[in-house]
Amino acid sequence: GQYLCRELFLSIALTCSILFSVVKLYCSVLFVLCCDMMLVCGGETLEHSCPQSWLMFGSSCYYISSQRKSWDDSRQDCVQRNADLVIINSRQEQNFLTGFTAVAWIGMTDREVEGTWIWVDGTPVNKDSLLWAPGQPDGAFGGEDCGDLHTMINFIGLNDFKCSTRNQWICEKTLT
Ligand SMILES: [Ca+2]
Ligand SMILES: [Ca+2]
Repeated sequence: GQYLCRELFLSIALTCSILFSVVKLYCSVLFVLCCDMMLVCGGETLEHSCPQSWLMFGSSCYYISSQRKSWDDSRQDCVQRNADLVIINSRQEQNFLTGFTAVAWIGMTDREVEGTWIWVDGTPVNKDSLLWAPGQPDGAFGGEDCGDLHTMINFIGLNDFKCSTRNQWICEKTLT
């Protein structure tokens, strides 16, 4: 609903900007009415807002688990929620997600080729554009093939971790 309204408001505002201020006021009243109507109509606009208890940032919705599971089980949970483990596309997105949990699984793995990190959608991880925790990834403890986001004192950022460890996790779904 909100997204559609914003789009609509922008186009209305654009049209109005060439008219008089009285007309502008009329347009903003129309805008409010329109949003109310869309909320009432519900149904088809629901996919434009995040499910209850999910967080919204940009054009994505995020679910932060309270349970702890292995990386694979975490991913499975996200898929069941019509989402997937989070893909972090920018430092802004990383900053937004930092601080909700001490450790959370994200949708990053180097299982197929050791040292080559890819996201769950198959795209490569741009290692330089994101913040890694000090000294990471380090493949410690005989192999760490799954990615997490750490928020601990002196250890903030992306990290590689043993996939079978049970952690909280973050799912992401994009708004349509
Ligand atoms: Ca993302
Ligand atoms: Ca590590």
